[in-house]
Amino acid sequence: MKKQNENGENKFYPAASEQTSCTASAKMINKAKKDGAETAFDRVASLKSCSFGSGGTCCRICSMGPCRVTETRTGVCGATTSTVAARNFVRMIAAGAAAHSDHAREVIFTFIAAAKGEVPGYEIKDDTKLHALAKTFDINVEGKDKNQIALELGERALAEMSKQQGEITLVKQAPKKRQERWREEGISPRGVDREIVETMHRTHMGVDQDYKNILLHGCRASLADGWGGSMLATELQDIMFGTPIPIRAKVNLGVLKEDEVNIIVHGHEPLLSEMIVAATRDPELVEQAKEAGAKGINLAGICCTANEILMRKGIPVAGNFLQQELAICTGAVDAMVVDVQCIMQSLPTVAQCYHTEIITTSSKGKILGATHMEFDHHNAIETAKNIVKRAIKNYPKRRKVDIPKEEIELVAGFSHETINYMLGGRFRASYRPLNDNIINGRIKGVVGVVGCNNPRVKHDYVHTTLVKELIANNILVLVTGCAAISCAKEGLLIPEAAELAGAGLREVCEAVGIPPVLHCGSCVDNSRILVAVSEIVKEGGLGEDISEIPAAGCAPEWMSEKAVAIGQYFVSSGAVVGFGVSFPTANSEIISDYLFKEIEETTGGKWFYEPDPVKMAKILIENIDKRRKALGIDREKERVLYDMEMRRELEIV
Ligand code: NFS
Repeated sequence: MKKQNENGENKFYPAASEQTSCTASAKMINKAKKDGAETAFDRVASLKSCSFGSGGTCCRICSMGPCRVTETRTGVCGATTSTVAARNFVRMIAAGAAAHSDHAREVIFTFIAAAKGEVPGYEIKDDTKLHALAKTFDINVEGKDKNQIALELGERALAEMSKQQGEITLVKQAPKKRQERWREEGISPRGVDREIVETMHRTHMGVDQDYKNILLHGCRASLADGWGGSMLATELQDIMFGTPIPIRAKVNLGVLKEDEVNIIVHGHEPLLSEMIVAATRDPELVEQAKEAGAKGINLAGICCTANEILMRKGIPVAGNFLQQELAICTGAVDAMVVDVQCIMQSLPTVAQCYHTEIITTSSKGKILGATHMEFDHHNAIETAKNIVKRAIKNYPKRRKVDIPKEEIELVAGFSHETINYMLGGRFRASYRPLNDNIINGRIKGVVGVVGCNNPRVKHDYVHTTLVKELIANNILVLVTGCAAISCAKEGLLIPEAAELAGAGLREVCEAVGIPPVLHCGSCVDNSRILVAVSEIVKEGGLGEDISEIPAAGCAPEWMSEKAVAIGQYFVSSGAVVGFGVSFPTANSEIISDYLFKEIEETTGGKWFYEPDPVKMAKILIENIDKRRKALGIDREKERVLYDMEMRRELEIV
């Protein structure tokens, strides 16, 4: 497509259908062009990425540079490519871990205030999980009511964040052998705050200049995120808002309604969005919406906020990361409410072409051109109601409305507890049936497909092509984040998708009634996958450590620093992890070699890079096959036709 830029020059943009495999998105990319709104899909076509930056060898940590280092040219201080690439890599881990842990901190503050009864609207909901976590923290619960236990737990959680010495409590959730390995290697994590500060110190000019030492600390910092910050966020959110159970909902831009006030919540923390859910159901506000000429109030989510309120409330998902601007381009979004992370600065500019009001709510995340309505957990309901009122007021101002019809069903809500229950059955919740089916080969292994979208690759296409390939090869897939939304839009999150699975996986899915791709939540909820793989180990029969079980992970459309932190905590926990798009240390052969091979000796896990989804699936499967072989479960089982008796047995084994 040809388009003139502001200087009157002709520019060539790829066709929308080449930039995304999502037809609703393609329609909106074209509508945006017609309406004069510029989106990431336009910008990416005109911005060439810098190879020094993308490959990790641009050093700009002091003012002698920036230095673009190569194998034959060090930085002014003498820093080599391996030092620079290692430093940049662990700084990405630190930034990602900081985002997750700051999310956790907000949750903990609210959790403590809820336990004290200081924050109307928030309460301690999941008693079972509260007691389970209190036990992990060795909290004496005798004679205490739930709020007293929660208060103690909240204060302990807060102390965990900045634990200066020793290791964090939640590492106890990992298999014994794994914990020992971390201790032997000196990477068992202290509090995430300390690990992040130390990362920044070590990577300051002239401190840690031994790449292995730098990367080893990267492992430790990432573990403080996965088993600390992220895990605390997930666990406490579950206790406050309820542990997810399977729930049906709808996804894609078609969930927006022509005749209702549409509010989109976008970002990450469920603290405000949970309150907005309540406000949109307030009869008084619904009445106000009707007075404004709408039939009601429709709430939908984007990115991980979407995943949070989808998992617990079944709120529809409008789209993933690359659909945030496109949702506005429907002309039907009356307010987009954002908090932190993955929010494009372009939103207010795109909104100028329509009537949408962009509302920022976090003191940490303001955007010029947006309305700021600061959210504080003490006045959460009030703020939520005021936001809804603004959206209602905006409704009559709509123009250029065209909502794509695409929407499709999905099933979400696969917390670790749900997987346990679904596969184990009502009376004997356990991972036994899953382990047995992995051992007998019906399920070859488990792969976590997680992470973002990135306009440098075809939107959604990489995720869905990869996942289809995996399930066809009898791999049970666990998804989170924007990857989960891609799969949902492709119809892979409904039980009927079992038709696309290999014969063994299909049998299991049909017997138990689950989709072959299980939605485990937001990116912070990748900690659920850590718990799930640990439970597989503890159940027995598949080795003694995460590095032995037939499981792997990947982020084929990654873009954020959080994805690097997540990838590294999986590698540090013993998983093989693949990245698509580009690899952040690509310019240093030494570092890439270390991360792709040698690190395995330390953590039992390793990285790989493969942008092609089919080839990526092949590598993941090869690694799983290798582990099956090491476990002695690689022999092909003879295929038999199942009669009813055998099916029943499959359900209750
Ligand atoms: Ni994860 Fe969620 Fe999406 Fe990527 Fe951003 S929303 S935290 S970082 S883009 S998956």
